[in-house]
Amino acid sequence: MLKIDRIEIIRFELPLTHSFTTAFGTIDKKSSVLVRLHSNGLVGYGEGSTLSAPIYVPEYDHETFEVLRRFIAPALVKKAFESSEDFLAAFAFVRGHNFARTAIECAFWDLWAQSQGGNLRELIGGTHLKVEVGESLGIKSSIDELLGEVALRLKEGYKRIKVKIKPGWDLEPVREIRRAFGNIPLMVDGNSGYTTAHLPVLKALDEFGLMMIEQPLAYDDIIDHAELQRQISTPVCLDESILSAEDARRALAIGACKIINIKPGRVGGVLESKKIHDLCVANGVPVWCGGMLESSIGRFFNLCVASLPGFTLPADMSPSRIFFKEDLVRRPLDVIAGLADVPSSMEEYSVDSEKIDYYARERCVL
Ligand code: OSB
Ligand code: MG
Repeated sequence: MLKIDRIEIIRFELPLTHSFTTAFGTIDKKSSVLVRLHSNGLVGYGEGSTLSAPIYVPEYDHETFEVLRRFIAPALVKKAFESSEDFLAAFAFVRGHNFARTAIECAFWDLWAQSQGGNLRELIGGTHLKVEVGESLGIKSSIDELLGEVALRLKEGYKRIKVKIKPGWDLEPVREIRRAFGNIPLMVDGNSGYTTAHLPVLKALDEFGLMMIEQPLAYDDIIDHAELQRQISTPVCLDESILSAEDARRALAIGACKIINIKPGRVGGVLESKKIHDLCVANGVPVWCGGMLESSIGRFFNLCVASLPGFTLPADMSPSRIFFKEDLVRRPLDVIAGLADVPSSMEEYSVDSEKIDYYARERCVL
């Protein structure tokens, strides 16, 4: 039984080392929401890593903060819970806002793991101790710049390269990467930048033997993805369109994808991620762990989820030094030779409260 004594909600902004451009726009700074839960002397952290505008999914940072402050936290503070299922049930009345759910659910998992004296990976049934990592490369201003980045990341040992594409920046970058680097594990991410009018380009990508094409069509549409998958041989992977295990079940039922990107933040946390994982394992569908440029606090939970046995493809889990000038922990996630260790507890990263205070832009306490 864990009683929630106090809940802190903090919106923070971390400066990036470089901007990150996708079909939906450019991310210049990372704005995200942290939850700090206090229970009987223990402190648990969780992150809801939205973006600062409604450009990826409708939810964005200020909204994540407000939904936690106005609806979710008041339903939890001063109450006691005997499991994370029990905890989730207390705010099941909230529709959507999966990043807000994730922030608080993860903070509960952190508390729960501490109270069990155990490690989160073991508690959820994770088996991998290391996770294979690929790099996600934003849209660049030139092909040469892109090729330079690919060379660097391959040299560092990343296990696959993902290239963001948009209409007009698709066939050429892929062709040039294949020409320069041969048959490396390569995939593309369209971030809903395409429509059915672009079918010829999406079909033309087939000749490059890509591992998958991630979310080319609309964020809220699986029907056209199913039609696309019937017309191309490259596996379609869904990201934006899968917000729950029910979404995943429907997408698989109509053949809208052959691979699913599981991002804990997008689907509402660790338990929902595990449900999608279990469904995909039962259907022989490979999954991998996506990212939202989380701080190491958010990446901690992503890594625990990615330790589940059905995660068989490299994760978007690049270390914070690639994206951030500073992180919110003293010993940030690192990636060595394309592998990230699954930490046994948040304590391994050592959360830095002073850094959190420094980068905080808005906070409230219940
Ligand atoms: O579509 O996978 C995406 C980052 C922000 C929003 C959407 C996406 C991404 C990434 C970055 O690709 C992956 C990472 O966190 O390393
Ligand atoms: Mg994506």
